[in-house]
Amino acid sequence: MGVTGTGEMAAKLEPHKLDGGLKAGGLRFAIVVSRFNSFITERLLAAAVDALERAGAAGKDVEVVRVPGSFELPVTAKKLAASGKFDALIAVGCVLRGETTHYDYVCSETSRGLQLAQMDTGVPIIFCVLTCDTLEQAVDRAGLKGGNKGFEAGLAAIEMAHLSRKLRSADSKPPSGRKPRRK
Ligand code: INI
Repeated sequence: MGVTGTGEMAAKLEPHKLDGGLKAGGLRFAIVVSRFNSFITERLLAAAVDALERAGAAGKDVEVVRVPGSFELPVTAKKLAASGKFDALIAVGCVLRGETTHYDYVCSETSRGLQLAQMDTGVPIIFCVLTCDTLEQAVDRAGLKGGNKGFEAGLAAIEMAHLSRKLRSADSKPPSGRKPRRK
């Protein structure tokens, strides 16, 4: 029987799967929160903490750090990530479009800075920064019609913390499960 392209071969192949669990016990998190638009960011923060708590994270393992605005999230997140004390971080902010181009600078530098911080340190930084045209859009995503992006960020942080630990330990194992050679 040939390769049909209908998924026949894929059904026989059992690839090794690696993914993160959703239990937070024993994992350490930091949440960096912007004070700007705190009406929204405090609701995102509460939902993120709720997700971690319900998944079993201990209070002593969750640190909350506040910064003036979203623009300050990257440098703070990078310092926390580089401390080696956390398995994953969550960056919480809310940028609302105004009448000038300020919004565009804050959005692009915040997202770019957070991506650089996680790439430089290797510590996952979950992007929980709302970028909205109106306050109504932000409210919808902070506990109304659109659910709460903070809760989703909490779950993403747990999954990435696990995955990161697994990949770290996979790094130190030799390929194909062979025992390391004695030196
Ligand atoms: N910071 C935000 O987090 N959201 C905003 O909507 C916002 N706007 O619109 O100005 C904002 N500005 C402050 C900025 O993040 C810095 O804190 C400030 O520029 C000082 O560096």
